[in-house]
Parts: sequence; structure tokens; C-alpha cells
Amino acid sequence: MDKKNILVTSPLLPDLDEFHEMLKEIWDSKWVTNNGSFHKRLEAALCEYLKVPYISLFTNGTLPLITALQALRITGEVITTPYSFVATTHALWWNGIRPVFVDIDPATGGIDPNRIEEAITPKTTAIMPVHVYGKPCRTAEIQAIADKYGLRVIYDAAHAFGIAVNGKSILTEGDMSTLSFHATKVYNTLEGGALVMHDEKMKQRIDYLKNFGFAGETEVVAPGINSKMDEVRAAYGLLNLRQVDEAIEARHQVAIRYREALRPVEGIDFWDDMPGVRHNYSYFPIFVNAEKYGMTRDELYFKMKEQGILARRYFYPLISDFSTYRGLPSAGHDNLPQAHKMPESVICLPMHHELSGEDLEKVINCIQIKE
Ligand code: T4K
Repeated sequence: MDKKNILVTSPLLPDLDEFHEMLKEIWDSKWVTNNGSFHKRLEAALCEYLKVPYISLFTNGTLPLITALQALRITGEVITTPYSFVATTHALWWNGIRPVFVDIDPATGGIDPNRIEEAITPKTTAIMPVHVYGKPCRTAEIQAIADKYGLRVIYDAAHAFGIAVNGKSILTEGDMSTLSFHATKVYNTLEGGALVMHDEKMKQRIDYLKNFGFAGETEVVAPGINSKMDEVRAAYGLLNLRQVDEAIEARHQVAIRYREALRPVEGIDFWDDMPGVRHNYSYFPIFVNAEKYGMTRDELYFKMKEQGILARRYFYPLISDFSTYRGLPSAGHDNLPQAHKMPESVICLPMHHELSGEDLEKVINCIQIKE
């Protein structure tokens, strides 16, 4: 049944024959995990591709968040955005940190720097913004506040693979940035993720932390965790890196067509590319203005579903509305007026490298014909 549906995304898969060859190499070596040769090769290749000084591979995109907080010894309260995938806030909770939600900037979907200072208390130790949909946050303003109050900045850059602003990788902002290489991302290693840092000492510390804190056969230097990427996924990642530019360009063409077709549709808003930014087109969110469009977001969403178009309402509900976080003082609606609007109007349209022209037009027609 899924075959007939138009899915929101589709994983970028390496050529199976090439993957078999790499698997053969792994089988022959009998070295399947724990910093093997494919792991080392992928770290080096990603540093070069992403133009970042140091990277550490992980088993998914959640553990780098948890580990970065551990590595920087973040405690107390952390200022963050409620408009993200729930893993962002969970990472704080798993470290015994109280999330403090701050409203978002509707122009980027990211945290509003103008609202950060009023949320700082003597317990605040860090800021954890998200480049949601890969759209860069207002990083200079965030850093200026962090510098003024002596706070750390950890970016959840799960969506920001390959994003650069005026030629500089967005992943070099703040103290550290995390990536997700989940199957649904622009670049994937099935499951996987990474942490990007500025110096070798921190890279070493992270490498210890993701391997139980082992700093040698008999020495444990920290209460680490096991979040190492294995050789099979590292090999898969090396192959996918060869084709990711092509995949991003295919997504770019989809974005061009969506924008061209949907610009005249009253009540449907979307973002254009930002000047000087290399985007990755990981998501294509549209925002439905029910009054102008004549249908609510959910009416459109369910109409699409009936037609087999499985778009997604990322990120609805807002994290601060989940029962786990609803009781926090910063979760109140009055504190987050903008953040409450976005999840009520957003639909992420199907967006991936192999979306066919026919499927693309079917999605567009469904939105253009309002009945
Ligand atoms: N921070 C942020 C800002 C994040 O967005 C995420 C993850 C994280 C941190 C944590 O990173 P990870 O620990 O996950 O690496 C998906 C992903 O599971 C999740 O990685 C992602 N964000 C989130 C935004 O979306 P679901 O529950 O929506 O995925 P699911 O299974 O419904 O898949 C969506 C669509 O993708 C399907 O309708 C079809 C397609 N699909 C999916 C899979 C898994 C495929 O075609 N093949 C597949 O194998 O969460």
C-alpha cells in the first residue's frame, strides 16, 4: 500500500554492488566496530566535505546532544526552542537539566535572540538552539549573548548537513554542533549522527565519552556511554557522501517547482532561499493561513492523506505542549506566542531526491485545487 503513497521523504541509498564490495572488505578484516578503518575514513571525509576541523561519529543524532552536554559539564537550566523534534529537549532532561523555552523568530523558525536575555537566571549555563529545517539561526546575536553572560552554545544541527553561510559551515558556530544521519535526513547512514567540535582536545574527550569513558585498556576517565558508529554504517556513509551533492541538487529542483507553483496560491506561505546561504532542502515546510486559503491546515493535511500524499506536520505539537514538559514555567502559551502559531499552520511537503515529476504535480494540484 505504501508504494502508491507519496511519502514525505525517501532514504538516499548507496549502490548495492558497491556496498557489497565494502562489506566484503569488512568481512575479510573481521573488524566490525570500535574505531575501525571505515570509521576513520568517514570522519576524515566528512571533515573535508563539511569544512569542519573535527568530527566524532555517533550511532544516532540524539546521543551527540546528550554527550555534548556531558562533555561541557552543563547543569542547571538551558535555554532552548520549543519548536523542534522532541529529542532536543529530551537530551536536556536526560542530563538532569531544566529546559527553559524561549519563543521563536517566525522568519527563521529558530530561537528568537531578542527573547533570550529575559530568560537567563543565575542557574543558566547554556543555550541550545536548533537550525530547524536547516534554516540558519541568528547565530551572531546568540553568540553575543552567550559571550556577555558566559554561556555555552550547543547547536542541534540535525537538519543542517552541508549548510554554509557565505561559504562558512554553519556547524562551526557555537561550542559544538550535532548532526543526525537518520534515514529520513538529506545525508544518512541508516541510523547515525555526529558531533562537530573546534579542537583536538575536545574531540579526544568526546571519543572517550562515546566509548564508556575508556582512555586506554585499563583506564576510565569519565562515566561514558556507548554510542559508537559501526563499520557497516561508516562504509554506507562513505558511499552516500559521493552522491549527496547530486541528491541536494535534485531536492533543490523540487523546491524551485514548489515555489513557482505555490507562490500565486493565496494563503500558502513558504520560505525562499536566504542570500549567501547554501541550503540543503531537507524539508519543504508550507504555512497555511486558513482565512486566506479557505481551508484549515488540518483540512488540507487530511485531504492530502486521502489522496495518498503523506505530508507531515513537523513539528506539531510543540514540544512544550507534550505532557512531559507542559508543567514547566516557560511552557505557558503567553511565553511562546510565535512558537504556538507555527505548529498550527505547518505542513512539510514531500521532499526528496527521487520525487517523480508526476508525484510532484499531484502534490501541487492537491494544494492548488481548494475543494
Ligand atoms: N534533533 C532534531 C532537530 C531532529 O529532527 C532529530 C530527528 C533529532 C535531533 C534526533 O536525531 P536521531 O536520533 O533520530 O538521529 C523522524 C526521524 O526518526 C527523526 O530522525 C527525525 N529527527 C524526525 C524529524 O523525523 P518520524 O517518526 O517522523 O519518522 P517516520 O518513521 O515516520 O518516517 C518518516 C517518513 O520517512 C516515512 O513516512 C517514510 C520515510 N521513511 C522512513 C524510514 C525510517 C522511509 O522511506 N524509509 C525509512 O527507513 O521521525
